[in-house]
Amino acid sequence: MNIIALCKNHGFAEAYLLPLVEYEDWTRLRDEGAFHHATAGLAGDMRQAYPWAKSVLLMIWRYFPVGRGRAFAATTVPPTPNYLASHKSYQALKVVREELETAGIRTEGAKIPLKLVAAKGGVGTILKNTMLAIAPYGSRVVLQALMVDAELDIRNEALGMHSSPLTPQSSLPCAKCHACEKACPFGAIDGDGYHFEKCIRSYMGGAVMEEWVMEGLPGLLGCDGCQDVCPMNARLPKRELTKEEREAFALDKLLAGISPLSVSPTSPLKEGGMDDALALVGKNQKARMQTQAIVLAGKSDNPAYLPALQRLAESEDEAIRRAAQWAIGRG
Ligand code: B12
Ligand code: SF4
Ligand code: SF4
Repeated sequence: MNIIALCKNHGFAEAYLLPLVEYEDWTRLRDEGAFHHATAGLAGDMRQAYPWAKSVLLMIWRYFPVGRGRAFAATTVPPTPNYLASHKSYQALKVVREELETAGIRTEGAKIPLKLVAAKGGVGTILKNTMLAIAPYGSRVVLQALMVDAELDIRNEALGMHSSPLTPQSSLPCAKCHACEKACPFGAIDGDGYHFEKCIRSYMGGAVMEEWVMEGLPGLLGCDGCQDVCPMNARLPKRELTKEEREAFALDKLLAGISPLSVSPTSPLKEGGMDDALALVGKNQKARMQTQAIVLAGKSDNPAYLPALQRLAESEDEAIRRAAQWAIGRG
């Protein structure tokens, strides 16, 4: 079976079978608290965590940034585009996995530090903003991976991988560039690199948001400031939102999904809810989508949302209640 071709047939732009490696430094730094808490369940030592596996099947799903303008009117709050791509790639991953299992290849979802595995394997370069960039896709790629008990079935060179995996820092595109440092509104990137504790995205997980997070909330689900300005992404064309996406992320529809209240009696979306949006980004995004939609409704300064926000300000859910109180307080 040609595993690489299988992945590409299901929509992945690239796929690589990479060897298992230990990353002692990564594990040590993580255990010392140098990384975001979401790295807690990841295995730096893949041989220990997956002793039966022979390779990591790393799959690259490319996507395009979404153009601003009409699509970003105050009534629609689409998520940063990697979340749409991430969900699509997850669906594709499930099909790839089923086909591999049917062919007798053992697989398991890979809970590993994906960028590090990719960079160590020669697939792309880790930039100052910590994103992995792969020519010609820039950093607009979602990474998916499976541990597999298959050996390499094609020589890596034939797949366009670099022959030398380690990129000397001096040749990084970041050596003379400071665009992301200047663009980050929260000072999370400086000459020493990226600091997760200053990055607003670290505080957009669905828990109660502090005021500065609500005040600075850059959009729904994610923050793309440091990728938007990156020259590695400069040549990527922008796409418009589809009609389906525009409708799914209409603010009144999202709010109506949190509160049973019809936010706008004249809106054709008054019976709406979050199901369409969650179908595009995955149900696991629900908690953060709710609180962030509320904050973005407040930021829109549109009085039509006030009745729904007032109802939500009495919610038993603390994160929802606090977000709605903040949103009303702005008005
Ligand atoms: C934890 C996490 C977060 C945290 C912390 C972010 C961070 N940079 O650490 C939070 C919640 C803040 C976050 C935010 C985002 N994330 Co995130 N996140 C992760 C996760 C789960 C682990 C990342 C991790 O290991 N961090 C620890 C860091 C420090 O490790 P590292 O970046 O690899 O750096 C080390 C090594 O690589 C090494 N190193 C550096 N250069 C080189 C070069 C070579 C050759 C070698 C060998 C080593 C090396 O030095 C570093 C220190 O040891 C991964 C998924 C996964 N399973 O890997 C997604 C992931 C990194 N996230 C992703 C995305 C898209 C984002 C967001 C853009 C989402 C958004 N739109 O808001 C933002 C970007 C913020 C930013 N500037 O990083 C994508 C990145 C895709 C890409 N092209 O790189 C991933 C891979 C998810 C995915 N499946 O695609 N994320
Ligand atoms: S904006 Fe410049 S410094 Fe920042 S990651 Fe991109 S190339 Fe590197
Ligand atoms: S994701 Fe946003 S807050 Fe985090 S480093 Fe990039 S621009 Fe700054």
